[in-house]
Amino acid sequence: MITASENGITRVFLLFVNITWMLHLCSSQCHTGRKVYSNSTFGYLSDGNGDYLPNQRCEWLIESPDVQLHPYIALTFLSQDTECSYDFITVHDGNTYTSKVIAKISGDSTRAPLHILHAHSGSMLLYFFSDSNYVKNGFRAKFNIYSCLNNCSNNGRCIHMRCSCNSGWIGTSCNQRGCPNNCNAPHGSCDFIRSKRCICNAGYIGKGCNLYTSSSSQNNSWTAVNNFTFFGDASPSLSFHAAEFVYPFLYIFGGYDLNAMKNGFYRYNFSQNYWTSLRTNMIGPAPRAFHTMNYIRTEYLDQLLIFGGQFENGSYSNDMWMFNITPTRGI
Ligand SMILES: [Ca+2]
Repeated sequence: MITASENGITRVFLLFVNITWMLHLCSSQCHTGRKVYSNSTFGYLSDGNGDYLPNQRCEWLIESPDVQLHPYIALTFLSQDTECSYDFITVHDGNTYTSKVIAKISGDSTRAPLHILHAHSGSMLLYFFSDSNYVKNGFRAKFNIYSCLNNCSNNGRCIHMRCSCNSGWIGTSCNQRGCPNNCNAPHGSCDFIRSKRCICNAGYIGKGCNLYTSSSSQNNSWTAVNNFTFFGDASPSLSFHAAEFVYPFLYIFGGYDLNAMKNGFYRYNFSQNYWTSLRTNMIGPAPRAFHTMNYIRTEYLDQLLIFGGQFENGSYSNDMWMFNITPTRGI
């Protein structure tokens, strides 16, 4: 015969069993060890059905069956939902943790666009990490392996592993419209021969010369100036860099790209719609992030002034550098 106290213990035990059973019914373990995809030029991968479990450490390695012929891997996320800032998918261009990190993804794809990521090395490694609590649905992605970057985005032909873009398309993978909306003529005109981009007339800027430099008609609204892209015809993806606008250029220096501090120096031409890397043969500032950059204009000179920041080894800088941009005035 069961006593009242024994009955109470039995109820508690049954409740515990039910919660455990429900957790397993709704959650899945992605797998143990590394899952390797090396026999096919396309496939699907995911963390499993339903919500993932806490404390997961899972790896997927995608390898080209023929790296000489098909070195480019495109990974397209079909869905993505992880606990923001706590559960991550890290993607490397290569087959080890020391390979270049091309993305560290966390959060809900309904709040940010889904990603297409590209590896150039013939291998791509994904690592999924979940912490000890709060699980979500995880991710689903497909991969394709090509001879040319993203198969020229289906907007060009792949010739000797390089894209030859169809008319109207530009970029390393032909992923960008060269002259969108015919440069909103008469705001600008398309340079069909040379750059294949819009050359904007005075008073207009932007990829399709769709932005006004003086009108107030675009007050209180956001406008995408250039494509959001991870490669080709774009500045590298950076954070903690410094930027300064000196018409018609946006200058960017340094920053962090998930792998290292950088000392790249770039500018975007708002009138002619392209990025340029400003390489110099002279000694310049060491790679850094969290620095400042200011535009200094004197009677005869236009200068950019870079100060401080944090170096790769964690130490802080107190050096100051000046870059003369006077020759570019009015170009
Ligand atoms: Ca979590």
